[in-house]
Amino acid sequence: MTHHPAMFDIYEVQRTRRNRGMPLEALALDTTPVGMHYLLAHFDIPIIDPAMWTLSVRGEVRKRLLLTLDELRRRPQTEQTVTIECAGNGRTYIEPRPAGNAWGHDGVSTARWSGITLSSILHEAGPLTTAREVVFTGADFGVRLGETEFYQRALPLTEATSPDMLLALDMAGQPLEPQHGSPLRLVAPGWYGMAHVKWLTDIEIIDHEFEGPQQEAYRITRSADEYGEPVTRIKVRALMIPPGYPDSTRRHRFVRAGTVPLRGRAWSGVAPIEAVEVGVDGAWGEAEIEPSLFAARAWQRWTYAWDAERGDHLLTCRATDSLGNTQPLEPTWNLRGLANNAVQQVAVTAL
Ligand SMILES: Nc1nc2c(c(=O)[nH]1)N[C@H]1C(S)=C(S)[C@@H](COP(=O)(O)O)O[C@H]1N2
Ligand SMILES: [Mo]
Repeated sequence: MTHHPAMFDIYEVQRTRRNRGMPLEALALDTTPVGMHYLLAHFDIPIIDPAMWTLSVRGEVRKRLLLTLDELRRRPQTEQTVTIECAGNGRTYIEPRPAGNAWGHDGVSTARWSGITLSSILHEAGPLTTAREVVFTGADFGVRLGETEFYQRALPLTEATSPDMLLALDMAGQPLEPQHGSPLRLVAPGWYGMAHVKWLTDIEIIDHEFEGPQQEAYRITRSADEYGEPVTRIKVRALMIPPGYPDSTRRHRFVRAGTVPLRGRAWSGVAPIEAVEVGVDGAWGEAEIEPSLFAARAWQRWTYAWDAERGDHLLTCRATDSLGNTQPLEPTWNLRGLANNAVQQVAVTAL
């Protein structure tokens, strides 16, 4: 199977230009430069005046909080390097192609985020015994399926109070840029992108299960009336930097026959990476992996020396985690094309 041409309508093309991917050559870097980090915003990017902005924390709590940016900046700051992947990454390789942002494999990036721990804020507000979920609301607003909404997502209280959840003020040592959630976003290490709510204005602790539209949208369903399983943590995946040099229009790859170093990254939001394999025309070999960065929820580097014979080849790579989860060779179709971690395929001609 090589990848087929697909027809895209003008709205999809425009959406995909707004919501651009990370060029895969940036897999060479431990952290993605801010200007190369992938982007996704369902509505407009709100341009927020930091001086006018506040964060409210309310609901099933002992004490409501209303915090300004200065107050947040004065608190102890922590930092974490986190790989974020859009739940729709890989969508264009699913047949028939589901609606949604037309990602190749480029809806993933890694950045150093810093700010204050979410748990410290929740602790200060003091959740009541009735508290069950935490709802995060962004400042962005728009229409989806004929209804208006602010972007909202919830996490179970047990997840929200985990020590690695971050309210991020800075990315790569600089205040967040508008497109990445200025002035404050949630960073939920290990979770697919939709959980990392940008332009955060409100945190509400509720005593029931949240059923907002963005919560319902991220479920694995095969038909409109099926409820399905929620999309949560990032599934195991490896990607390679497309080797050699590309053809400028179709991006087909060319290398010189002989030893070709292959490099890439692997990550998972579920369990540490145990192995990465490289497939050359269907025959698998073990790649070298660098020490796990799982604790930090960041991708780790792998390398493989490919002995390329003259001719056309199909390269693939797949990661396996310590629980034995691995990547399927073909995607399984679902209505929105979510959480597809089928292997990447790269067609290469060795000259
Ligand atoms: N407020 C808000 N937060 C959001 C979104 C959004 O549309 N609005 N998109 C989510 C999705 S689907 C993804 S993949 C990530 C993308 O984060 P990035 O643009 O900083 O890479 O943001 C998430 N947070
Ligand atoms: Mo996403």
